[in-house]
Amino acid sequence: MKTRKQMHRTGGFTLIEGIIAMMIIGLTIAAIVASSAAFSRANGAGIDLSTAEFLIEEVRELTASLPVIDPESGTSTFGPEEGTLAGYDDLDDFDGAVFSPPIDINRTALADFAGFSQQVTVENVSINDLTVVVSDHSSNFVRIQVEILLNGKVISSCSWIRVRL
Ligand SMILES: [Ca+2]
Ligand SMILES: [Ca+2]
Repeated sequence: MKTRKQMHRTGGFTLIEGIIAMMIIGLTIAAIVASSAAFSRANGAGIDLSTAEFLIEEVRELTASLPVIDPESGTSTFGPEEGTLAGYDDLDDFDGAVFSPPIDINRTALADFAGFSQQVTVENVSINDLTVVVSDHSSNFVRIQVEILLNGKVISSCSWIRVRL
């Protein structure tokens, strides 16, 4: 007879273990970026990509807690209802946004990465095929794409899907 704890273990990682693993990964990424200044230019390309991953992650974490549609006006507007970045409170507010210099999770400009920019695209995608873009607010699935540009050239991009619950 297995104890409750043993049965729980067989289900894979616990939430706490998952959170700890994510924190370790986050700290590792931060450490890679922090150490980049010490590296020579020969390592530049690799460091640029590490920075790009870091800058993508900032946008992902910044938007992770936001609702898919505006909490007040719902689906009446696709795009920002608010005048400035500080007021953005839903995902589609970020559609078309370009941050140069890039911003961190707290929406603070990262002057140290002045050559980089984050370009964000938010689109609704089909429930049947997440690669198919559909008209604004016409599905419950939203794809967020972040492209990282260095001196105007795309060096990395990443996209993920959010679901409107
Ligand atoms: Ca909004
Ligand atoms: Ca909006």
